Amino acid sequence: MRLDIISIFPEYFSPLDVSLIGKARERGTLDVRVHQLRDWAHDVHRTVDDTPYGGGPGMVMKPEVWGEAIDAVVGGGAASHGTPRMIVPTPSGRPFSQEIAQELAAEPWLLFACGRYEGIDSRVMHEYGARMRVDELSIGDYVLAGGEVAVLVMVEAVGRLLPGVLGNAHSAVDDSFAPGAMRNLLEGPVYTKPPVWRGHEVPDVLLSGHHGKVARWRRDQALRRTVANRPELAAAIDPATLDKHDRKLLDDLAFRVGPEDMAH
Ligand code: 6GU
Repeated sequence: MRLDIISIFPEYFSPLDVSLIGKARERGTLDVRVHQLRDWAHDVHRTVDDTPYGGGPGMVMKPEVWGEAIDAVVGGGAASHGTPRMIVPTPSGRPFSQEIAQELAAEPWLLFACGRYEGIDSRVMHEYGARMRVDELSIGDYVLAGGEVAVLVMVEAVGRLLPGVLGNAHSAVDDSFAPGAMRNLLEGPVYTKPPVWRGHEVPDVLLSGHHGKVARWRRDQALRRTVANRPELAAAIDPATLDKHDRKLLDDLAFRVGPEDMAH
């Protein structure tokens, strides 16, 4: 996968040199190229922003600089890679999710356009939206100073899904938000040696070697944790995916699954 990132802070992306993503780059699974937006500014101050039309606080990123930057990056790979899918991180975007991460992991080429200040002049997204898929994505309901950290989050989420990036091929399969049987359930607690640490014991069932009991215990823990930490996820569980034991557990927690009862 090819991945281009345009930002006024290329230094933000040094974490992509290390760990899983760094290894994937060394192996050639990932081809990451970080570009300095200011390289496409023409004035002595390398200006990338200006005051917003209509007034208001902050600054808006200029369309001409972005246009030249994107044209150069996209034009440089068009012959070999076609056109990228463009991602614009913004708190006003659609929520980024595991489902979107999976979608992005299937793309041959992603281009991340990192805005700072109050954002990028909207005509940029309009212009490139006519030539390629453009998605404005948010990583959560809080405001960051710029899109750089959000891009790191998305690149890590996408990168670990690429074939051969994770050491253990099964690690991504039972992720809390992966599609499949445990969908909508958070993962429960995990333990390793020693069996007793500072007086805290590992739950007996995990030492029992009884795979059926371990699986049941893990599912109980997943259900309990989901109800406690993410009640909106727990409420969205399809009742048809619950067995008798699940229903008893949720009943004991006084938790009701499925669509809200509108009868009263
Ligand atoms: Cl993608 N960008 C910024 N600047 N803030 C955010 C965000 C993105 N997602 C949540 N907050």
